[in-house]
Amino acid sequence: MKITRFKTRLVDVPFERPIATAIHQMRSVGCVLLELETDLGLIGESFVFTLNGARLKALHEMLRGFMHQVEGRDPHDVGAIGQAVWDEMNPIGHKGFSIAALTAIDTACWDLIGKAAEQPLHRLFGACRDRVSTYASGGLWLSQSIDDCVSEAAGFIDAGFRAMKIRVGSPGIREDVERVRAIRDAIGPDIELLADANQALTVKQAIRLGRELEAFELSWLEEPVAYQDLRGCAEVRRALATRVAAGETEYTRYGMRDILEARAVDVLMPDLQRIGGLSEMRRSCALAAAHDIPVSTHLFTEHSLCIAGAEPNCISVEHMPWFAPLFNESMEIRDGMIEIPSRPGTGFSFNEEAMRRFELAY
Ligand code: SMN
Ligand code: MG
Repeated sequence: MKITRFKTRLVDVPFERPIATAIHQMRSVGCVLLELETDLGLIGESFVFTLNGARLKALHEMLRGFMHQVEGRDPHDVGAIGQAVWDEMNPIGHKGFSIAALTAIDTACWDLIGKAAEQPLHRLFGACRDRVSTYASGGLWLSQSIDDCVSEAAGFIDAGFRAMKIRVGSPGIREDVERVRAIRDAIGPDIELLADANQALTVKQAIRLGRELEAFELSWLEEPVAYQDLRGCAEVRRALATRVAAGETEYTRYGMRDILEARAVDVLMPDLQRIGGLSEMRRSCALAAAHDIPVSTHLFTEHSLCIAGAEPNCISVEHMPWFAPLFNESMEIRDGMIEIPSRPGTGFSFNEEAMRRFELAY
């Protein structure tokens, strides 16, 4: 099999309403879609994105800058292609948009490998489960009123979720405690509740808030402090009975290594775009396993299911509905779980009509 064409398209997928965390203001996701066409007629697909489509052209140009490493190659050589891309990006660095380019290329190559073998990727990687725990993450934003969050939480349970994530990191600690209390009261003790502070807190604030929230039995407190402050994160972790989760803002296996060696987390949360693709995600899961640390994937729900199906220490995937309008296939949530697709490759394909509807003129 030979890759004959490296095709990209830009789309912007709007949210129903603007939303916010402690550090993000968001109204859409702008995506670069990659389609690798082959002489067999199979197409390998992947995407990377920017919030609100900001600097999307720069991301697009970065990806296209590695096209020459891909065209004419057999996608089964994904290891060699990935190494060549890695080596070539040395002068610009192994973080940011350069790694996002590797993610798109690696993931689309794996999608082709699965499609050529007519196998879902988790089976090619070595399957360990056919469904995985998830939690509703597309809601309970800091920009919403408590009443709005309470009714949204009820909707998540109706939709089949058994876990959900609330954003914290409000200007005052009281506000966060009241928001978490309201949701816990509304959902009862049997539904899991997670909280994400999006790096808004100092170590002391995080420990204070974490101790106040211990009464509400959170399943984890996520990104309590600035992502670079691994020692601070470890300090928060040691001070709390609640688990601490982080990892989404770091890059590649080396970023994960530093987090693990600092003993900064109870749960590692690698993000497919920032990790460098499915190959690097598998290495990162193995590294976490060597530290006896579980993994829960960040965003990219559709394209992370093959990882969850193959990595024994992957305990859950974040359910984020942002990218669902792009795909022909949908994810079914039942009893708090998502099924790992049995369709070939990643199991998800871009919807032609949606790509046209959301397409951005360049
Ligand atoms: C998050 C990630 C990306 C954009 C907004 C919010 C959040 C999460 O940290 O974990 O979902
Ligand atoms: Mg987060």
